[in-house]
Amino acid sequence: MSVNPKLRLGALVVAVSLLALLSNRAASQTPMGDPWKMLVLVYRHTDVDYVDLDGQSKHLTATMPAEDARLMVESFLNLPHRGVVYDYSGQAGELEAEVVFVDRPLTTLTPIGDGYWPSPEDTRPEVAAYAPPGVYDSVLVLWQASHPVTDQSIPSIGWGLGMWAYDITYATVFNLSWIWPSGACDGEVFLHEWLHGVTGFYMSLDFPFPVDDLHGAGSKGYTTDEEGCWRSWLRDYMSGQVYENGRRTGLTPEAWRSGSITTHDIQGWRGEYFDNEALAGPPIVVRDDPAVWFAWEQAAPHPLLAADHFSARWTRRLPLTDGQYTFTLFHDDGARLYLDDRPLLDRWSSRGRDAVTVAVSPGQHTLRVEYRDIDGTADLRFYWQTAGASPRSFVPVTFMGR
Ligand SMILES: [Ca+2]
Ligand SMILES: [Ca+2]
Ligand SMILES: [Zn+2]
Repeated sequence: MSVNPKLRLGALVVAVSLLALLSNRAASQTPMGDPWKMLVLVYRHTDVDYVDLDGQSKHLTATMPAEDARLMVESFLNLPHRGVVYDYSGQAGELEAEVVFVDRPLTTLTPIGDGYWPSPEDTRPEVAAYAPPGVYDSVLVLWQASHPVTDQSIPSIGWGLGMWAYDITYATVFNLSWIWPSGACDGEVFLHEWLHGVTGFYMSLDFPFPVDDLHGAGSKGYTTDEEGCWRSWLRDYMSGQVYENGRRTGLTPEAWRSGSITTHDIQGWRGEYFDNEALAGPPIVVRDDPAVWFAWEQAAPHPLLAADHFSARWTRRLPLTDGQYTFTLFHDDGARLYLDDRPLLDRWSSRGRDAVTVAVSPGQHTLRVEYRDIDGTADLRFYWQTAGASPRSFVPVTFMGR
């Protein structure tokens, strides 16, 4: 990448421990699927005991030179940022990142193979402080693995490591006392390590991946380009165009569009929107809707959808108390309601206001509302009330149980 980041990275080095929003994805781009949100933690200081490859106990006290820190962050920004994820994924995914420079030195490392890495155990205080649950999908740790003058270095099994840790992806890349050469492929290490976590997450959701997933380039016949970059492999992998047994594998648009980890960990209603009337195929948009209460009228529910002939499904698990519940749907056009997969209302081919009263046992239940707009006005309101109670279950009540 020959383009220099527009951002003033120098200012960030001064703004130690301050969150700085570095996302500069053009506002005109509309990614399909919720962007992945990354926290970049830069540990400039290392102060740690370790055992060297020859078995000797040692201690490293080192600080990442400011220029290395600047170039490292710049290299990161050059590749997985600045629309590259959007581009490589075929406009199906995107990455937004914030960078934090950490004051605290890394004082512990975790053995792995013949070396060490800053595992989630070692960075726990900062991850806890800066990445409360549900905010970020990914953490990337940049750290100093050697003394910039003496070249004393901590053994490591790789330049970077990446993993999926159930509720977040976690990757690390070290600096080793050399200035990052501003070559074309510098940023690929960050992208690669991050993609390990992304791959693990989508794999857990049963999306198809090629044999050896991210490391399958060689076996699939891919090579680096004249600049030594893995662009063609990364593009095909990130757009799900690696073919295996005749089917598309890798990070397919369907995977990206299903949303990131935080999308799947929705607090309100999981809203899935389809570009057809039949809830068919992968959703075009998945989002966290605080209430099933919409008056789109003549408009589309999202810029990626048309104003007519779309459908949507909302799902939410929430605690209900014992008693008679009256669920009401006001719908234009069709709608359906399910309680724990049991159909309560099926008005797929009519418009209007429909209600149903059922006895509900106390405890967790799953509510699902399905909807389609054929044409014209699109409106949907869902609410409920319990027998004997005043109708308190309008919009505010759908916020209950958050
Ligand atoms: Ca319409
Ligand atoms: Ca309509
Ligand atoms: Zn790898």
